[in-house]
Amino acid sequence: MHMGATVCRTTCKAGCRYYSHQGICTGMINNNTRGHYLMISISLRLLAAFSTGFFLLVARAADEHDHHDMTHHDHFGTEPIGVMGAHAHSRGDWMVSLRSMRMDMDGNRDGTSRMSTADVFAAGYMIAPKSMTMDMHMLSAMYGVSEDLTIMLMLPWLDIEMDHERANGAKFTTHSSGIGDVNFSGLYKLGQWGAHQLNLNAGLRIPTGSIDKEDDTPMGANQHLPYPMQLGSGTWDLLPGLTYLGQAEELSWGAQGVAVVRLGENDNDYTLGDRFNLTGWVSRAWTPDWQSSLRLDAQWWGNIDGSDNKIPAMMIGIVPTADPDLRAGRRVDLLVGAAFAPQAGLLRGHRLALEVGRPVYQNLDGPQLETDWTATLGWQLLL
Ligand SMILES: [Cu+2]
Repeated sequence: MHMGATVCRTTCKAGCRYYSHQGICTGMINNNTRGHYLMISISLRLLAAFSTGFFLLVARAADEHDHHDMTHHDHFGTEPIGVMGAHAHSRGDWMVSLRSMRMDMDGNRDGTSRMSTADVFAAGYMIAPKSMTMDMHMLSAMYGVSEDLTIMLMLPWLDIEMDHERANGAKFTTHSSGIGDVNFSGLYKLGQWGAHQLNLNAGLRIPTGSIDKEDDTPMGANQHLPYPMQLGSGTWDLLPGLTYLGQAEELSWGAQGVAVVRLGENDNDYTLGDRFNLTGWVSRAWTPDWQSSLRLDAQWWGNIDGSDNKIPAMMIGIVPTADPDLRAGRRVDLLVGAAFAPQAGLLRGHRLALEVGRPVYQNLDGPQLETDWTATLGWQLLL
């Protein structure tokens, strides 16, 4: 509750025009003119909220008194840690979380077939991407505005590394890191029928991630990097979706469909392809503290509309990552997860979870790097 007051008051000072009776900002989305300033403020506020969270946590451990009924099924949600924005919170409840996600890509693919580095050179390219690792660390905060509405803010930090090989055999690596696109979203409970619940997701992704990252390449020092090395979309993106949750005894299950719809064109004259994501899972509680999950995740994403005005046109024939028509794909991942949410003791109120996945189907407009595995490690804390 302390955090609630702090985050809201300071965020509102940064530019919101409205307060509701609970002291929650409701005018944030309307204020696009001060988007950048607001974003930086939100990021700083979120970091402040997290450090406050650590202090509260210490204070809480010292003092066994409890102000929440910790039946974790009602508050944490039982969805795998890789699913975002599926569970709602009760009015006045806060949750902060930190997730680290890794995506590991190795080797190229065209359609559903592997393509060797030699195949990429044979197709006429002078540079072939070999592998890429993307790490995303995400801080997020959730707040129950009412029994029907939960709002959430997600702040990603990205770290991307790509290894390449040149036709002459020389190798080089490019690297980019920084803040990604901040996401502000709401989850609205459309209805509940016994053990079944349907929620509406509505989110806005703010273009806070850079689309102008540079690094040294064989072309020269500080070269503008191609699409997969950039940190943001550069456009304001809408995230509409639906989430279904069900529960019976120790089993719970759910499904979520979410889209990323890009609005307009970014400052470098292009628009990333829209994305669609459909996922379904089953979780089982083995003991009150331990859960495991199994999930299928399907995603589709389109090619780029327009092309980056900072990439010289001739680069398209040199390296496939510079081609706006070689970005689309679709993929189905199978993921297994485990979660530990102690119901008693010092760690009560915390949830630690891991989810690891591998594609079972992958079809890319290639040559394009294929995904080999993904992993999400997360920590959630109820305040
Ligand atoms: Cu939550």
